[in-house]
Amino acid sequence: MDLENLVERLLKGEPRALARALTLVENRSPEARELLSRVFADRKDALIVGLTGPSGVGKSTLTDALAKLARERDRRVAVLAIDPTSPFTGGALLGDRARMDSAARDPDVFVRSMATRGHVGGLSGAAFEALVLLEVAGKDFILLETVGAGQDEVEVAAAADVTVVVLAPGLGDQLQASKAGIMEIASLVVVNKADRDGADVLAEQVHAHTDGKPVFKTNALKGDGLEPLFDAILGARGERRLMEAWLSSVLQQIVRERISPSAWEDALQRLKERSVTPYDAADALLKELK
Ligand SMILES: Nc1nc2c(ncn2[C@@H]2O[C@H](COP(=O)(O)OP(=O)(O)OP(=O)(O)O)[C@@H](O)[C@H]2O)c(=O)[nH]1
Ligand SMILES: [Mg+2]
Repeated sequence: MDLENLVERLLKGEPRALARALTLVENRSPEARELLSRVFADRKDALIVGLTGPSGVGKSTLTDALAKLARERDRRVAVLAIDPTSPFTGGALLGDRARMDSAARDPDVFVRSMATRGHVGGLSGAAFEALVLLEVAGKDFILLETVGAGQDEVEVAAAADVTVVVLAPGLGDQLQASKAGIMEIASLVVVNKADRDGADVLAEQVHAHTDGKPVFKTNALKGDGLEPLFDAILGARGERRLMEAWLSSVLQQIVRERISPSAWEDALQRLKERSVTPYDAADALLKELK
């Protein structure tokens, strides 16, 4: 598929062209940059809904249920899962098929998992590019699932228009979640698995610890509590932060790429010897670039 053809079909929203474009981005292919500059202006802002939280709280189940609701309301829906531990069933990926079943089987919901861990500066960059390509293909409601584990993942979630932090009772890592700074990025909080003991207590704790952020209780498996959550998501749209996050990520990546490995090693060595501070080392590295 040549670039011209890809651009044309992507703008028409063809799923195969979109899949191909996302693969270019995922592989950090040089063609991805050319493609982006060709289509960057040809799109409308979608509503990007980030869902993040500890592993196993029910993010994929909730995402699936929200995708279904959004379809019922005539939205053009895409689901993007970044470095999922339990992948969606959209492509040739393994995983619990039951979980994403309804959305994955609906031909009008585009579902994609992206594994980008291990790429230097790649995780956030690839995710931001993928979001924009989904918009180019005409998607207007994008659900973005990330596990709220590392700094990169938190940054990706924070770049969404609405950030939903998902928790569930009975999982030991709630405290860890708040430590990792994911509570701060929440536009609203979901206590999922509301059918389980401890959901009410957890919801109260979250309410108290987040200065009264909106908390919604859901049972994503049964679909309980989803309508109020969906409406709150539509109402919570804040200022768009995607471009700012993306620009920072690109800048960081470009600067890192332009610094030679030997200059980098030198700087690290001098830091270890305590002969410079990180400020001095960074100044020296930047001067080398001019
Ligand atoms: N009882 C109950 N179980 C649920 C609910 N929502 C999800 N589950 C179950 O919880 C398990 C984990 O759900 P997932 O949707 O894969 O959770 P996740 O947060 O996406 O997990 P990772 O992607 O691995 O971080 C599955 O077995 C679901 O069926 C719920 O509301 N109540
Ligand atoms: Mg998941």
